[in-house]
Amino acid sequence: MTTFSRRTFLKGTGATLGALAITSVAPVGAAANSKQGMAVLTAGRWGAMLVEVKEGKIVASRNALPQTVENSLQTTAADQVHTKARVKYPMVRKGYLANPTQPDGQRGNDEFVRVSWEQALKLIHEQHSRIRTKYGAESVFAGSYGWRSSGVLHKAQTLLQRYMSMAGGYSGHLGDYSTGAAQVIMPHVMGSMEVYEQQTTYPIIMEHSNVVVMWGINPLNTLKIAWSSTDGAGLEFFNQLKASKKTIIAIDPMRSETIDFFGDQAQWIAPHPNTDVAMMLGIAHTLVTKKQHDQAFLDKYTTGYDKFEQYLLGTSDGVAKSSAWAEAICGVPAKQLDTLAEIFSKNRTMLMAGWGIQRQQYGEQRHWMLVTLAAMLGQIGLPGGGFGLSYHYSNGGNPTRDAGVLPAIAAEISGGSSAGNDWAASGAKKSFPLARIVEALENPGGSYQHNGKSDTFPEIKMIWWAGGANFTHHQDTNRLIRAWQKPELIVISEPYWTAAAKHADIVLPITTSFERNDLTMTGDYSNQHLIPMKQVVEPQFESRNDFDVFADLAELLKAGGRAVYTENKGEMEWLADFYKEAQKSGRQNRVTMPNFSQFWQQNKLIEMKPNAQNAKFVRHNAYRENPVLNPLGTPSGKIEIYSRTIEGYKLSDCPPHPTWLAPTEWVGSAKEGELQLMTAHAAHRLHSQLNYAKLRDLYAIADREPIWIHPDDAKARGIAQGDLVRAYNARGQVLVGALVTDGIKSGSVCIHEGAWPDLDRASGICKNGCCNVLTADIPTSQLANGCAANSSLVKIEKYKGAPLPLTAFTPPVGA
Ligand SMILES: Nc1nc2c(c(=O)[nH]1)N[C@H]1C(S)=C(S)[C@@H](COP(=O)(O)OP(=O)(O)OC[C@H]3O[C@@H](n4cnc5c(=O)[nH]c(N)nc54)[C@H](O)[C@@H]3O)O[C@H]1N2
Ligand SMILES: Nc1nc2c(c(=O)[nH]1)N[C@H]1C(S)=C(S)[C@@H](COP(=O)(O)OP(=O)(O)OC[C@H]3O[C@@H](n4cnc5c(=O)[nH]c(N)nc54)[C@H](O)[C@@H]3O)O[C@H]1N2
Ligand SMILES: [Mo]
Repeated sequence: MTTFSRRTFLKGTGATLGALAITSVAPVGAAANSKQGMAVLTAGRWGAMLVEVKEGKIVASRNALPQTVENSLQTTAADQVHTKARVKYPMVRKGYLANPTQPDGQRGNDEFVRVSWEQALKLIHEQHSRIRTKYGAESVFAGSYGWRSSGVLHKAQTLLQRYMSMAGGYSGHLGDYSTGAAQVIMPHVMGSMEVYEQQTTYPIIMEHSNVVVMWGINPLNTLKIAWSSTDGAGLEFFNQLKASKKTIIAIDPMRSETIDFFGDQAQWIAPHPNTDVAMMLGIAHTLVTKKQHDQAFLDKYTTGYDKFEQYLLGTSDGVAKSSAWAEAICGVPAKQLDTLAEIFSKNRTMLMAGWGIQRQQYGEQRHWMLVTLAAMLGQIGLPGGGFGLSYHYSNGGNPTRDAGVLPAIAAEISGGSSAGNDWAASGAKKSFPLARIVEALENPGGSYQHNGKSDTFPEIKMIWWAGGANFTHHQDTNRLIRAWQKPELIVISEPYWTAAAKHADIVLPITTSFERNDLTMTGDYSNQHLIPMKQVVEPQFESRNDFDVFADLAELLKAGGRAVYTENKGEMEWLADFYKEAQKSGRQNRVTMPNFSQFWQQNKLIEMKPNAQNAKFVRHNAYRENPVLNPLGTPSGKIEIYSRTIEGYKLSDCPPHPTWLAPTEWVGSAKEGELQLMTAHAAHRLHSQLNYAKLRDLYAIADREPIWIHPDDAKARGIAQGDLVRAYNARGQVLVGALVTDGIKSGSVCIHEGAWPDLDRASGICKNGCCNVLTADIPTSQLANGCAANSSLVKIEKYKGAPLPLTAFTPPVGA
């Protein structure tokens, strides 16, 4: 087998590379030499990139695939590697280093001391072992959720869990922040998650849909990335959709980047946030009263519609959910709702829904009601009709290709006696709903309900986060900071001085994806490309790969641990093996791929073969064609508009059919001066990633995260465009820059998620405008326990206090 040292690789990329057609589709030539230097092909969540290097430094990066819609995130390679926010050396909090078992000082309020890698790993090993022996495996939380970097080998969270499995197990997590509510409710309703599945394809939409409804989706932002790496097809689809003559309706309290992009080609309708269920009920009510609903579909393919209809018409509770009733709640005129009922029922209509609408209290109800509305329209399973919950994510409508598919490194080692060693892989001993982590810290051993079962939280004594930014992603930052003081040890593996790193005991400097070799597919559903993620520059300062860090720690567990952890393979050997597996699956699909060393030297991606059959995929078509032979995975085999299973759970916050439940904090419960806070995903970041990058200049106002404010709400408070604003509630306060715009529903403001918390010690104010300092840390319901960040009220005022310079991206004292 060919092995590659870092040296030979770096030399190799400079060579002129011959063209070689790999599949029926010619790959894009990627080994471009430009004036500035050589361009190395690699990839990130934001797709295939060409990175230019000069004298060991990245000078530029750009897209490596032809594209019509620009993707700003592809330009950030230099910033990612060379930012001042990098963690340079292993660091230990001063009070912790002095006395690890009885540490002085407070996390987040202490200096850091540089140590050697050897010292850092020894300290972690000793304290981890002590905690594990004293409190058991469950006391070690390694759930470590997050968006790390692309790649099938350098998977931070998996690598952490692989090590923790060898150490005897850990506490893990259930679900995610993205679709916490939808992924639990949808299996009860549709028998499948829907949110992470191939959608009726983009070509079918283009051919058959007359009406496309963008219900709380902002694909021009969210399709800049994908979980593996974006294939770029989604942005191109929406570009084509704009050029089509279809009726496009966008339902969103904000005039999002997407709605701006569509301009006159889309009709924008702005409900109050959190009120979509009421809005859909209003439309559904009109459908029934005008007999525009499809009773035959409901009879054949659904169960429990009759019970739901009693609620809809008000026979069960005395309240008809008419369009007039809905108007009073959602703020959209009844007449417009009646028109929507007419348009939807008379045309082939695709309801594309996003996920921000379920990141709300009672979020389960949103997609359940959307499916119910789609069922009433009777178009589920028809080409171009029905609903789709992943059009805005990972290019959900891009057809699956015939491909050689890469495997990835696993959290479980090939261990146990059969493998000739005595490391029994232990895995997660206990897992709890991820977004309840602070409750778990506050209430160790406490019981909770989840999806019909009760369980108890573990008693967490150690936390290790690798590849996630939990201080930015979790709700109610001040509550998190209080709970965060409880464990005995917190380790953060990070390329950057994030807020979590600043609140840790031990911080390990990790390479970015540009400082190591890896491989990735694109598309998540499409498998459109296989991309070499080539190392572009040397590891910066003393940063190391997560893989090597955990291999060292495995050896400290017991002699021979490294060999077990690494399976005796180095980076390039792992990649060669993954590639060989992909080649094998490629062969089954009649996709020819060059051998690994040839592939690696070419500096080219492989484009997989289109599959004409897959391009015609219509979601739920098989069910529609024959519901008896192809039943859904629900108890009844049908779409469950009423769920007996959920009825049996007897949950006050998740009734057995879609129901309008007013959140605790929403426009309707706002007291004098309070506004609804929305926390949508940002255009020029991936969550907290890239907040430090130059792209920030495109959006920052008064050097802070912007807050979108309607002119009426701004005027009432004497706030003008560009002003420094204090947004606050009982949970906390943040400094933000005023963006006064009619692009948001009056009564609501938006601070996009992802700004790094930067709390001023004296005043407690977040100087960088992290929205989660203000959001409530409550579950969507006891069914799914999803993240409900979008159900919070805030007040705002012009900031008149002392100047508070930003320190979010400045390393802490001692670093
Ligand atoms: N208010 C509000 N809050 C939200 C949301 C919302 O809509 N509103 N959205 C939620 C959602 S959907 C999500 S998915 C979460 C996102 O939350 P996260 O996924 O935690 O966010 P990221 O900023 O992507 O964090 C990834 C971290 O991994 C680090 N990293 C990158 N590569 C590597 C690596 O190779 N090794 C290591 N060790 N680290 C690496 C990055 O520097 C970064 O700090 O946020 C949630 N929070
Ligand atoms: N550029 C970029 N792309 C990303 C991400 C990122 O951070 N940056 N994050 C990725 C991840 S992990 C995820 S989970 C997805 C997130 O995808 P989503 O969860 O769908 O994204 P959001 O921005 O939270 O919400 C989408 C739209 O819903 C609107 N909205 C909010 N509340 C309401 C409401 O009550 N009613 C209606 N009708 N609309 C509402 C918002 O204004 C926004 O335009 O995106 C992914 N893609
Ligand atoms: Mo997400």
